[in-house]
Formats: sequence, structure tokens, C-alpha cells
Amino acid sequence: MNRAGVVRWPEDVAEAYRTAGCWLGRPLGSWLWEWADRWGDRTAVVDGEQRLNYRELAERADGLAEGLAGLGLGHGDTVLVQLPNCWEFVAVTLACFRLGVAPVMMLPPHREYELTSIGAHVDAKAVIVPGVWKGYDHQELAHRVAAALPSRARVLVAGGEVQPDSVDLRDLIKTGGAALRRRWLDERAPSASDVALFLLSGGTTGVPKVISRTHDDYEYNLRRVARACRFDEDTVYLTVLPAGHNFPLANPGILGALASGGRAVLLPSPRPEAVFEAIEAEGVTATSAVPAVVLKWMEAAAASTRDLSSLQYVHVGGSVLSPEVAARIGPSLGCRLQQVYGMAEGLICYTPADASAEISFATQGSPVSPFDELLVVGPDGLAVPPGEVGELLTRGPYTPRGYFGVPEQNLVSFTPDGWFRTGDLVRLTPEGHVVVCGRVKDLINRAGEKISAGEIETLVQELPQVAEVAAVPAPDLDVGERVCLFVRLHPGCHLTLTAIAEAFRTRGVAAFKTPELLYILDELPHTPVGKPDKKALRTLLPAAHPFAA
Ligand code: OOB
Repeated sequence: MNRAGVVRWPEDVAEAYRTAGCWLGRPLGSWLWEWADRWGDRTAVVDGEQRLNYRELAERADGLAEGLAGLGLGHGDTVLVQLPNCWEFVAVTLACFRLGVAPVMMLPPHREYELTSIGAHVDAKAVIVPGVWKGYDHQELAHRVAAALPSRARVLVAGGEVQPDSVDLRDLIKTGGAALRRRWLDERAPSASDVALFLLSGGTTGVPKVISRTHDDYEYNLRRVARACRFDEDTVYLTVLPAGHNFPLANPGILGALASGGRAVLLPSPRPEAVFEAIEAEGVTATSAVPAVVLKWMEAAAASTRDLSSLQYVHVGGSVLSPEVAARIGPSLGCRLQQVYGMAEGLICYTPADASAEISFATQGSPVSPFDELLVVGPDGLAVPPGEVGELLTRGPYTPRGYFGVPEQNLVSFTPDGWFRTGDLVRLTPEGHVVVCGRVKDLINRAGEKISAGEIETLVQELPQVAEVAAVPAPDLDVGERVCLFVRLHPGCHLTLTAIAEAFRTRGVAAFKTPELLYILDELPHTPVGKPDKKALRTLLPAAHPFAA
């Protein structure tokens, strides 16, 4: 693949990160056998009945890497990975790291619209999906996507009935001769400065932006976060959020657990009863969730008879958590809370594992690396006085200097000297902890899923009835925010939410983006430059916000 779209750190900065010991110069796949040699018989991954120890995991990942190579995939290629939380997800990810193939971490609810636009953007050579998942045929989806991609991508299927024109992922896993294969793959290892994987950003433009993460930067990221969360050989980490999201993948998540000699338990959904059962059965010590999910667990825990006593930490982040709810998490679930403020673009902040109530309930923590740089600026772009609210800008050893392949967008999202504009409004406490106070970026955060208002508006504008549209977040007790539309219609036209939902479905848009509230107005209020005035529109909505501080 053409990796020309990757924005690299300036060489002097990269050298400083190497000298400081942030970047170790080792590709992520090179750790696999080190883990296996050290913790071979210990359980690494649990997926229902399927349990893999470290040696088995390394053998499967290597076997799969050989199978992928047999399909012609290699250094610099990119594949779309849309798998639920299952052992194959872990094997595919590690196999890609071994081979130097970069997986793009799609989420299970993504559909044709997202897969096709991103697949084309990264020139994906394969689409890796489950068969039928939650009643939806991903194999069919993958074939439609593959047919639309310039490279005639292969379709690889994990589980279920595999069509003759798809490749059965499990058949690809070569067995026997592990030592030879290990050497063969070691000799072809990618460079540590190469792209290890692509993550998706919720983004604020039409199409979600894609973030390239190198082996060096991602390894450092997960090492620092695993340390902040005290992961070790006794860690049993439960994964309930979609594994391809940066939070459960490596913060510290699955990769953090594996790099620490712990165990990653994979659950396909965050349903409280299944979660409590898994905690009891596996002796789970840590898990992570967005506030909306934790609230459900808290409600259900009171009535549950499951033994949750093994649970030590729950990591909560992705959207705003109110201090009141934060204070109730520990007593409800019998564990400590660590708040996390993070982003696929890099920066991760965590409240310390042993933080006081004051810090762990009312702040979103401090950066996990001493090399993370934070700058809080006002609308004029200048630093605000200490303790005041402003937009957070950040740079650091695991915060790339640009999105992949969108130079014009990068001029907006990054400053000329490489600071990433997070779009989040924060203040810093005197001790350096971040408190998230709001945001300036135009998106809707629905239970941690980031939905670009601009993308929704573009889709709604395509409807013939629509003259003008604005998408804004509507506060909501269950999911934090829902997509709310304010629409002006052409004369004599009608529009309903059902019609919009149908149009989105037909267009192949992920269901979580479907607008849930609709206001039809004769006129939208406008700002002086003539754009819909979203501030004014938001005042038309009910004010109660469940998570707001
Ligand atoms: C995580 O990553 P993304 O890329 O899905 O979303 C990042 C955005 C942030 O810019 C911020 O707007 C919001 O999500 N956010 C929070 C938050 N944590 C993230 N807003 C308020 N309070 C928080 N604690 O969401 C993510 C990635 C890695 C670890 C954790 C979360």
C-alpha cells in the first residue's frame, strides 16, 4: 500500500523519543514469542469455551500470518477488520503485527457506507468479518464492500458458513513446524517505525478520519497505560466494549493484559448478567466501560447474586462521568474507579490507581507519559491562565502528527508545530489533572460512540425534502447524547424519523448514527456567517444531562 499518507514525527523529535527510551525499536509482533517463552502455559485469551494459553496464541497468530502471506498479503498492505470480541480478533491482530500488515479497526455496527469509504481511503486488500453476527450477514456485507474497492479485496470469514468465494479464516491457520515459521516471520519482521494499525476517529468531517499508529508508538502507549493501571501476571481483564476500539484494545485492555502476562477474557456484549457471570467465573480483576454501560451495571449489581469480589478496578471513560455517579461506582461494584480520558489520536490520561476520592471522582486523570505535552488555549489560540477552561492541544510520543492521507484536514486539526487540537474543553487542576468541561468539536457522543454532526448533515441533506439541516447532541439519561435533527423542509414536503432511518439503512450507514429526535422548523436560526446557529438550537432542547458535571 502507499504509505505516503502517513504523517511522521520530525526526525529530531523521533530521535529524542528513542533516546528517552519511549520507543524501543521493536515491532509489536516481536513480543509475541517473548510472552510465549515466558508465560507459555498460562491462559492468555478466554472466549467462551475457547481458552488459549500464550504458546497456543503465538502458534495460531504465526499460523495465521503464514496463511495471510499465502494470500499475497505482506508489508505495507492494509486489511479491514470487523470482528466481534472473539479469539480470532486477537489472532488476526497479532498475525498482522507479525507480518507488517496494518489492520484497520472497524466496529461491528459499521456497514457498507463506513467500510467502503474507509476501505477505499486505505486501499484495503482484504475484509475480515464474522459470518452472521447478531442476525446480520457480515459475509454478504464484506462481498459488497470488496466489490466496490479498487483492489478487489479478498473476503475472510471467521466462523459460520463460509461461501465458496470467501476464505475461511480458520483454514488459513497453518499448523506444525512452529519453530521454522517463527524464524521465517522473525526474518521478515516490519520496522518498528512502520504503521502497526489504523484506528478510526469519530471525527468532525464527512468521513471518519483514520489514524496510523506505529509499532513504536503503540507499544509505548500500552506499556505506559498498563503501568498506570498496575497490570501484572495476576490481571484478568474483561473486554466488553468492541475490541477494535482503542480503549479496550490497548488502554490497557487486551494488549495491556497480554504484555503483562495476564489474561484477556472476551465477552461479545456488556450485558450486566453476562458480565457478572464472567467476573465470577474467571475471577476478573479489571474491566473497562463507558459511563452509560457502568450505569447499567450499577443498577443490576444491587439485585445480582454473583460474586464480584475479584474485581479490583473498573476503568471508565469515553464520555462525561459526573462526580456523583463516579462516587457510587465503587460501593456498587465493590471495586476502585479509575477514570480515563483518551482518544484514538493518542493522548491517554488516567486517574492514579490509588488516587484520593477528590481526584478519582472529579477529574479525568493525568497523562500516562511524562513526555505528553498539554496546552490549554483560548479562542485566540493563546494559552489561558492556569486553571481556566480552554481547548486542549496535545503532542507526545504516541500522538501522531496528522491523520492518514488528508493533508487539508491536517491543517485544521493540527497546528504547524505539530499540536493536535483535541476539540475538547478542559481545565487543568494545580496538580496537573485534566477536568473535561465540554467540547468545541461538532460531534455527538452517544454512549462513547462518536458521531460526526457534519457526516449526519451531509446524509440528511441528500433527502429531496430537506432544504436545510443541523445535527446537534440531545442530552439523554441512558446514552448521554442522542442525534437530534433540526430541519427546514422544502415547501409542501413531509419528513419523519422513520423515513430518515429507512434512508440511512438503505445507504448502509451504521445504525448507531440514526437520528433519534427530529424538530421541523420554518426557519433555522443562523450565525452571522450564515451557518445554522447550533448554540441557539440547543437551547430548544430539554436541559437535563445525566452525566454532566
Ligand atoms: C476514547 O476515544 P475516542 O477516539 O473514541 O474519542 C475521544 C473523545 C475525546 O476527544 C473526548 O471528546 C471524549 O472522546 N472523551 C471523553 C472522555 N474520554 C474520552 N469525554 C469526557 N470524559 C472522558 N473521560 O473515547 C477513548 C480512547 C482511549 C481510552 C479511553 C477513551
